[in-house]
Amino acid sequence: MNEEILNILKSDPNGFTSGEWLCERLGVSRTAVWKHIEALRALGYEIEAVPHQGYRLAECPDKLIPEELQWGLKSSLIGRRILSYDVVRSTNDVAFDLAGKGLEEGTVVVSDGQTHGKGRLGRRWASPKGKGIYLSIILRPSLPPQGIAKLTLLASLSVARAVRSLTSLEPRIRWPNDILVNGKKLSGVLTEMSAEQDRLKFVIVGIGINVNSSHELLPPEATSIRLETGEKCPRVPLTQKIFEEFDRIYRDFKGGETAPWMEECRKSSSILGSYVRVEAPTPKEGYALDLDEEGALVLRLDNGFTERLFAGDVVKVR
Ligand code: BT5
Repeated sequence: MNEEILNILKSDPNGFTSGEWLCERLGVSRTAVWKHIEALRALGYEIEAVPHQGYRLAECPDKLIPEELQWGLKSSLIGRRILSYDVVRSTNDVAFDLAGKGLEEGTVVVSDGQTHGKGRLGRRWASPKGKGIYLSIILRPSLPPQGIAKLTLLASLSVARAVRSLTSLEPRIRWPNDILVNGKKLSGVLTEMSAEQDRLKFVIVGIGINVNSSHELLPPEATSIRLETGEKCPRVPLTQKIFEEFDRIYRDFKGGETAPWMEECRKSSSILGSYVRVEAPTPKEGYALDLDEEGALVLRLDNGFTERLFAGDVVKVR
């Protein structure tokens, strides 16, 4: 019901909607309408109430809640269902549990803050409350477990595209899972999976973005959209844009039509053409030659051989 009232108010952003009309349209009493208006106010909506005129939506909160994220969302799969939390340990953990219980593909778990946000290999992801975007997407692609390297890269591309289209920034992708702006880390992707022998049961794509965080809340090598542009950035439209970008890219991924997207990953790469050190799992140094169609980094080693890597941390040497 909250959502219905909101949709009515949102579709007439300048005018007033009479209480009486709302009652009729929704088939409830005036008191019931009033209670829902109060509930919406508690969520952060500024709703004016003027006698004899009715209600007007003056301002929507920049909150990552379904009421906001699903309004006008143009994706067909990603974000069709959204579960929103105030604070959780890690959205990836919540999504992993829910996927295990059968929640459908495209479901997104989003939280305003995380107490134990995770990076790869047991590392931490700083997740100050209200300052960033922390979300995890449940996916059920049919592919072998090694296919997730490419999925991680394509999720990073979705974030880069969304940031590029809504800000003045020029994000670069640092294989396999980072988005950098001016050489500093703005966003990271953590892909986890549940697999049975050679079959994937589900995949969780976790995305963290520093939106309005200040330096004190982040590690030294990190940055945020606000720090780079000098302006506060609303989180709702950016999250919607990520859903929409990933929706398209993921559809092509499932259809095996990712060549143009992979080409864009190469063009947006921060490391191709540089001499790099890949720290993990076994340290390697070489010239970053290519990102191949499977999402592997192709290195030309000093001995002239090439090697394909599916995971690791890259540091530019020169
Ligand atoms: C990542 O790991 O970059 C993956 C981050 C994924 C976070 C999202 S938030 C929603 C979802 N739920 C989760 O629990 N996680 C996902 P990795 O490449 O291993 O990088 C981790 C390293 O980045 C840390 O060791 C720090 O050096 C640095 N770091 C930590 N917090 C950061 C932040 N907020 N911004 C930039 N860098 C950060």
